[in-house]
Amino acid sequence: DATAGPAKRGAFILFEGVDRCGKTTQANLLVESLKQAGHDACFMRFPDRTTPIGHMINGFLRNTTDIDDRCVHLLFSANRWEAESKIRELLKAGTTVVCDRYAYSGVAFSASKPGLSVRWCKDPDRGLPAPDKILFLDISVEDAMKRGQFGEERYEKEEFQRTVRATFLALMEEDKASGVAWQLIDANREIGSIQDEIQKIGTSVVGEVEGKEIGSLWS
Ligand code: DGP
Ligand code: NA
Ligand code: NA
Repeated sequence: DATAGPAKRGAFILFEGVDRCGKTTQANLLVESLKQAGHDACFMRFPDRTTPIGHMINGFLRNTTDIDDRCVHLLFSANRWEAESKIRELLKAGTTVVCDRYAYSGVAFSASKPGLSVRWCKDPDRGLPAPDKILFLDISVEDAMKRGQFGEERYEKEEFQRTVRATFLALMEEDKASGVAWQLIDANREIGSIQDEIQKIGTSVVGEVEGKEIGSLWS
């Protein structure tokens, strides 16, 4: 009714991990289960390959174009900034945003390249909406490689993915002190049992954001 207080905001939930960890499947399943429970929820992914910047990133990932590593890092970041106001508007309007990759992938993938530091990689994403929860779907690279299509895109190489996983784990460790809400999920299990675990976490996060401000990276 018109006299009710401000609408409850949505939660910002990220899925991160190495390639083929099952993020996309699980993110979509979480959106469906939240909707079934009566919550407003939507799926988002980065890179968003549908925008002009996304087209450039897609060409790079598919190896049809070469782009300098620092330049492409800034394109990935710009591709997130393109969606910044939309994410904040959705959250404020009460929609939970479930996002397949975000700035943590940005740092984990780019800082895994020689010469690019974590600090340099973090800077362009500073100020983006901060997540309420980061679900890190952890799987060994060996097990991820057993899944379909591994090896089609630029970063899908065994040695690089091992470095990416180590960088993710280091970021998670580094964030422990500051209370950033990482949750490590064992992703080498049946889809259904992973889904059950994530559904419980997602539901509780949605219930916990009431009255909590939308934060900004990296704090
Ligand atoms: P997909 O999530 O399947 O659309 O694959 C996107 C690929 O791009 C995947 O290998 C991870 C990588 N990636 C995602 N975000 C970034 C980023 O911000 N920077 C870099 N360097 N790579 C990224
Ligand atoms: Na991929
Ligand atoms: Na590096």
